[in-house]
Amino acid sequence: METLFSSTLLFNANLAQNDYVGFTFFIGYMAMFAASVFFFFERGQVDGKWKTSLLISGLITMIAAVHYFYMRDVWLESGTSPTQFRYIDWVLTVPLMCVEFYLILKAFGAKIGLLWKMIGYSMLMLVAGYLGETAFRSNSVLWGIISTLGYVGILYEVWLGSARKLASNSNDPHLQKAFSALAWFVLVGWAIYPIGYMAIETDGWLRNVISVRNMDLIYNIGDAVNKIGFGLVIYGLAVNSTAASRK
Ligand SMILES: *C/C=C(C)/C=C/C=C(C)/C=C/C1=C(C)CCCC1(C)C
Repeated sequence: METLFSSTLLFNANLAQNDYVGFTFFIGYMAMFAASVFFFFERGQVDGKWKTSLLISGLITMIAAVHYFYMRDVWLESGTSPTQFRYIDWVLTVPLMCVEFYLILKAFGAKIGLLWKMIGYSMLMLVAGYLGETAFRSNSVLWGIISTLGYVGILYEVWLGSARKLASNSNDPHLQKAFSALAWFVLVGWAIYPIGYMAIETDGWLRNVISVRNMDLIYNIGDAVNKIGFGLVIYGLAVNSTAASRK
């Protein structure tokens, strides 16, 4: 026992009383975990055509839960941003969110090309963001702008481009409501991330307003809102549409 308690690992792995960023890593982990269980179980309650969508919702939160499990440790042991785990998570979950758009629009004529286009924009956004946070941190503004081009591409598809047109032309009010909610998540919920990025201490535009420590706080809040919120919108659509078809 003596040796166990004096081990540096245990001391370093202690969550300090005032480590609010650390709290959000733990809350984020548990919330993502619980959301996954919820989506996987609720999958049984909806019509067959919705089951893949709910599965993807659960996979998104599950992939995030596993990464949060590791990110908590990095934060506790080093007090620094777990940037690599963060971006590995995003590179898997953001494309899956594009898949969610594709799946709900498929019945109304979405082509696979729309999915690839959105995944391409996501990759540009995330690879440029990663380079700006790591290898080219002293040029983070430039890489942030390149990344934003990818983000704008996704916004265009969802607000003005073919995805929006397919949703508007569908004759399904449940789909239109859900699509519009998801589009707001992309516009407002996803805009949380560039705000966190601007806390980079070398040249971030908000570096004097937000300390770089709070970058993780902002990313953690963004993840919980967007991943669980996105999944709940899909869940609501599946439940409403199932109820309507069973009337
Ligand atoms: C579940 C994870 C999600 C929805 C992550 C979304 C991430 C973004 C929308 C990140 C966007 C960025 C910019 C638009 C510019 C600065 C760099 C990024 C990568 C933070």
